[in-house]
Amino acid sequence: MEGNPINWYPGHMAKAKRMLEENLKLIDVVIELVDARAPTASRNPDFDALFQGKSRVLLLNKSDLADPATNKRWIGYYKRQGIEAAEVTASAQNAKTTAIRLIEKATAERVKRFEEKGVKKTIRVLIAGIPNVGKSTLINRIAGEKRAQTGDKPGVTKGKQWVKITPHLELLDSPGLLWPKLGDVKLSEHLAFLGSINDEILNIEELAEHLLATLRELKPDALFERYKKLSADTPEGALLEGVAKSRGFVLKGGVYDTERAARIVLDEFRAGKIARVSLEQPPKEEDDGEAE
Ligand SMILES: Nc1nc2c(ncn2[C@@H]2O[C@H](COP(=O)(O)OP(=O)(O)OP(=O)(O)O)[C@@H](O)[C@H]2O)c(=O)[nH]1
Ligand SMILES: [Mg+2]
Repeated sequence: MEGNPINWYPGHMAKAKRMLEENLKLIDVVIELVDARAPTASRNPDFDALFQGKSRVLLLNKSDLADPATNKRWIGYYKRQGIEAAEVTASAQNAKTTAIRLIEKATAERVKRFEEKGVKKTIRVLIAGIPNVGKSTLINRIAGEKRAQTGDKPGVTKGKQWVKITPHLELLDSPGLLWPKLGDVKLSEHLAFLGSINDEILNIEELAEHLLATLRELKPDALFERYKKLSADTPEGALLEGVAKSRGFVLKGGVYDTERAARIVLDEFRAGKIARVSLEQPPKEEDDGEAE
């Protein structure tokens, strides 16, 4: 992955970033979505500078795919850092209530100030985050109908789109934004596991092999249950082949179809079919600082 900076930050992202900068003055609050399975990797470090001075809320989305106890620990961690945060599942009903409550809380003072002048303020909310974290899904959930396009791959939303929820609440959908420089290799790999990087620039067999090794550490029982030929004894480097064996993916000449197995593993992990798993843990309370 390290040698692959070419499409990591494709041209449309630079354009999307400019679009955000141009629209920022209209925005009353920024809702930043991260993936609950990897909140550190999926948090765009550029956002602090980009959204400086804005009221901000952090949502750990896809909480249904992450370990429930770890979700709670992350929320506790952000609270201790003074960050307004909550866990949500944009694809489920409750996300709307949570999002609206946080938007109202973040804008209450502003709305009140306008009210004092006899004006009903229209609140404009930017939904921001890296690709594929569920921004458009959340917008549809709040709108109560499919207004923004969604999909299980990165780069679905291409341009800006305002979605009017009520006469006084508008949401701005935005394309997923990565940052220009690839940092920590492990964190980048988490992004690739989550499906936030275009699979076409990745070696998916290597990626799936690493994912299987990670899952064997974190959730061995669930992994062995899903792919019956895998066990604690399967040698490192032979996990993907074990998946191909488990599913009977054999090519002509008896060769295992590890490419097909890789796609299956990534798809099933991303859809939460293997296990609820958190790839990252917050630091313990006594040594709050950098997350692992
Ligand atoms: N299980 C689960 N899936 C979700 C959740 N939120 C979104 N998804 C799925 O994640 C995928 C990506 O969702 P999108 O809403 O298109 O993501 P996005 O952030 O708008 O992505 P880009 O526009 O590409 O940046 C879709 O397949 C959604 O159905 C969630 O809370 N739980
Ligand atoms: Mg989108």
